[in-house]
Amino acid sequence: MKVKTYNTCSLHEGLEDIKRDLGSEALILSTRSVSVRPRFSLFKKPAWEITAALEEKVEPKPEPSLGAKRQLRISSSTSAAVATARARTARDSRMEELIAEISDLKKSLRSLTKAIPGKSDFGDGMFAALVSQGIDHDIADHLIATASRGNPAPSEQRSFVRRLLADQLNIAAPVELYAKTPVVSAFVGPTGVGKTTTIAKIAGHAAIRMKKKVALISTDTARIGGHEQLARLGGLLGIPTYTCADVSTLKDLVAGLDDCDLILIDTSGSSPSDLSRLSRLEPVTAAADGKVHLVISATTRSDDITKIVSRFQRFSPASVIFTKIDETDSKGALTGDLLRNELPVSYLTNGQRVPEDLVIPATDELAGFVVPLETIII
Ligand SMILES: Nc1nc2c(ncn2[C@@H]2O[C@H](COP(=O)(O)OP(=O)(O)OP(=O)(O)O)[C@@H](O)[C@H]2O)c(=O)[nH]1
Ligand SMILES: [Mg+2]
Repeated sequence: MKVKTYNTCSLHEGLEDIKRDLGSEALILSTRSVSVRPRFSLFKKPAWEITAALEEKVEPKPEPSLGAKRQLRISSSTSAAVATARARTARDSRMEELIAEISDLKKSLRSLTKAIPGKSDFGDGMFAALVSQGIDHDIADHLIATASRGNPAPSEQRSFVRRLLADQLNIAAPVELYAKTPVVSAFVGPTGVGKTTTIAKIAGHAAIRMKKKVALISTDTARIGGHEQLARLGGLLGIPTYTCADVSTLKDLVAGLDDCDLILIDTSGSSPSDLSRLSRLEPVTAAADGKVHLVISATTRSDDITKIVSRFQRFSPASVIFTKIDETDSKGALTGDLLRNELPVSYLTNGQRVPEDLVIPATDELAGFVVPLETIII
């Protein structure tokens, strides 16, 4: 590589000199402002020092033998760059190897601690319990390590894990029941999860226990009998029910019910895979202009829950409602799902009775689905 430094009065002039001298392929390595004071002058004049380089073309040489290669000295910057790139690639693959080694080590450590009698019984039993309930390995590891600090008795560690788990969970306030200002809420979710029934339960509690003035609106005109179901439940509870077949009138209908404390809006069920149906639902929640609750059945597989949460994200749900918790024996899985998806939960439902089977969850109760205190894990 040919490197040359130029001193000029202006950058433009300097660049012209370099082009003339080294050609248009020259590389500018550096430019530096160096003011100079001409002889017999009081003032400095601006000047520039420009360093430029030109890569010299090297004729390809035959590939040297291995012995010769060892003695080869890297002299040009191109060779240095290639060497740096190779070294980096090498470092990346070494990093991957290291990550794989660490994960193997973690696995071996786990089976080793299993082989040690006594001390690790708690950790192993707890780890298996947490993971079998759908808690991620890393979260389970972290909870056990934190709870085991200072080596407390297993029962204390157990309640500590439960408390730590509870601390990580988010409960969304059940504003439909307790807010002092008017609330408008829309309920979205897959088909048949219990949206309409849950709306009727919340409406019943709000009207009967909390003495609120409630109105129900059904926008479910897609399914035969969709709005009749809500009207029938509303009738049983003595709550007025309105049907809105055209989304353009929903905004006006909500505005006209301004004397109500609570307006609950039912929507038609949408499969998370039916993107066009999800798109058609968007104007409904937009017109409702209230809180959106995502209703999911607790009997849904974790993978499907993750998909539902991601597909319904477009409605910016304020909370999730888990229904049908009476129909599953692995309630801990839903706690794992809440943690994994970082979702706040507002209600649980545990049966078909309206309005009785509605639960306002507490974080401790949710953590208890995963770590029941009464069960001894050995
Ligand atoms: N076991 C049990 N069944 C429930 C619960 N909540 C709702 N159901 C039942 O689930 C079925 C479907 O409930 P809906 O309220 O019609 O469900 P939906 O989400 O409105 O259904 P679509 O409008 O068709 O999408 C009904 O038979 C309800 O009684 C619950 O917590 N536990
Ligand atoms: Mg319904």
